[in-house]
Amino acid sequence: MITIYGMPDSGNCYKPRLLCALTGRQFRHVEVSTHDGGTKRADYLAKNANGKVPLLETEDGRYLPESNAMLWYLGEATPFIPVDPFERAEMLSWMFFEQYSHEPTVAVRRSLMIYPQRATAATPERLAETFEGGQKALRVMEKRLAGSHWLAGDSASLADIALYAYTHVAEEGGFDLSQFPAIRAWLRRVEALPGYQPMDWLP
Ligand SMILES: N[C@@H](CCC(=O)N[C@@H](CS)C(=O)NCC(=O)O)C(=O)O
Repeated sequence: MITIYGMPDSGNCYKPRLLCALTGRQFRHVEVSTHDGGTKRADYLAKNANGKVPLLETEDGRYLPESNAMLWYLGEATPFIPVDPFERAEMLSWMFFEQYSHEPTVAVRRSLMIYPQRATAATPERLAETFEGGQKALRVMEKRLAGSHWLAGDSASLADIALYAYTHVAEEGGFDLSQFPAIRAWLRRVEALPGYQPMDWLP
């Protein structure tokens, strides 16, 4: 059985757990948290030199960091990777967007607002900068979802899982999702997928 190292309140860690739930794949959860220094301990750094969660360990003992790479690995031969080459590339385009434009703004602003240990980093400038970037990322998603049920192709893909993770908790970062009706309808569609589990779910 594969192992996923991570913590329940991280959207990045939620992504592979959610895909496992949606595809019925069994996994073992091992709690490693940034809050107690777990990601910086020597035994964990030996597994992931980058000192971040999530991390996947395969049945044969290989380690795979980066949540979206984990989605790609776990999504192999499932309906969450489109067959059509353009739709597959479009899915990847949204996953790169998630890492470069969405996570560094929407997720970072949430972490600045909810974690007491990040309070000193939550300067007015940083909050303003992440708000502006997050609003822009949400507008980009809203535009796509106003005309399509899903981010790539015509069914749920890895892109929807990657972007659901932090979008559904964007209000914890001070973003008002009532401004984004197409995103809100899409969140409900993801939540209606068979096997869906919420972010705090662990096996
Ligand atoms: N690009 C990485 C980001 C992972 C990441 O930033 N994880 C955070 C928790 S959400 C972390 O481990 N932070 C600890 C640190 O940066 O020291 C991914 O998608 O997996």
